[in-house]
Amino acid sequence: MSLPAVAQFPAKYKVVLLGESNVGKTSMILRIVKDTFNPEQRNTVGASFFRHAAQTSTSVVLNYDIWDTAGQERYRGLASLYYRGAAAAILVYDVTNAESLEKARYWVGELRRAADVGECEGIVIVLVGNKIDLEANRVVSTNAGRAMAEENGCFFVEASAKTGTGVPDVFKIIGDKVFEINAPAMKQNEEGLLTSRNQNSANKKSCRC
Ligand SMILES: Nc1nc2c(ncn2[C@@H]2O[C@H](COP(=O)(O)OP(=O)(O)OP(=O)(O)O)[C@@H](O)[C@H]2O)c(=O)[nH]1
Ligand SMILES: [Mg+2]
Repeated sequence: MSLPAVAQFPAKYKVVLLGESNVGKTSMILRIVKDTFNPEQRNTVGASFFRHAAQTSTSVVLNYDIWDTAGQERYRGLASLYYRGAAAAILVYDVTNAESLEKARYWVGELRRAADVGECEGIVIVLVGNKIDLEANRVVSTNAGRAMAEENGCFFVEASAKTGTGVPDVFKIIGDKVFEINAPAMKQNEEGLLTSRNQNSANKKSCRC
């Protein structure tokens, strides 16, 4: 689909971060949005909201409303508020913590169930293995992470919010896939806008007042 380079679409896409506590969800989003890292990042309470705009590989700018959820068990019941209507989910696990991959598997199941009942149809899921800078402590292999992503129809990235390695790939994947899914509707809107603009100028020309 050829759309003008650096086209801006007013639509906003909801993105949710999910995963066990301490896997680095907040650190990941802060690296993406502010290019910072805090080694003493505090646990999220409830959820935090971020805005982000990023270009797809075809130079279309998409806008995102991002919900960074709290991974602590006591907040688990709130998660559906944040994934409902989401265009994409970033499921984070920690490559130094095998249980966190199981938690990510739980979230894929939740998202698939929610998609089946129409709460987040067509959701793009990216599984992110974080903290790859801690290679010496790694317990989840790249192959194990990739296999879990493939089994569950997810995209897969390994990253480090600390060093920034792999982090830009997350929104590259989301952007390209969300754009692919929504491009027909965007194109229609664009044509609709052009038609109504042309009609307006035609009306103006024919107006003699
Ligand atoms: N070495 C290393 N540490 C990281 C990385 N990402 C996050 N951390 C650290 O891991 C801890 C937890 O990070 P958070 O971003 O708060 O984790 P979270 O998933 O948002 O946790 P909750 O808000 O409780 O769900 C913090 O001490 C971070 O500094 C990483 O890529 N490498
Ligand atoms: Mg957090």
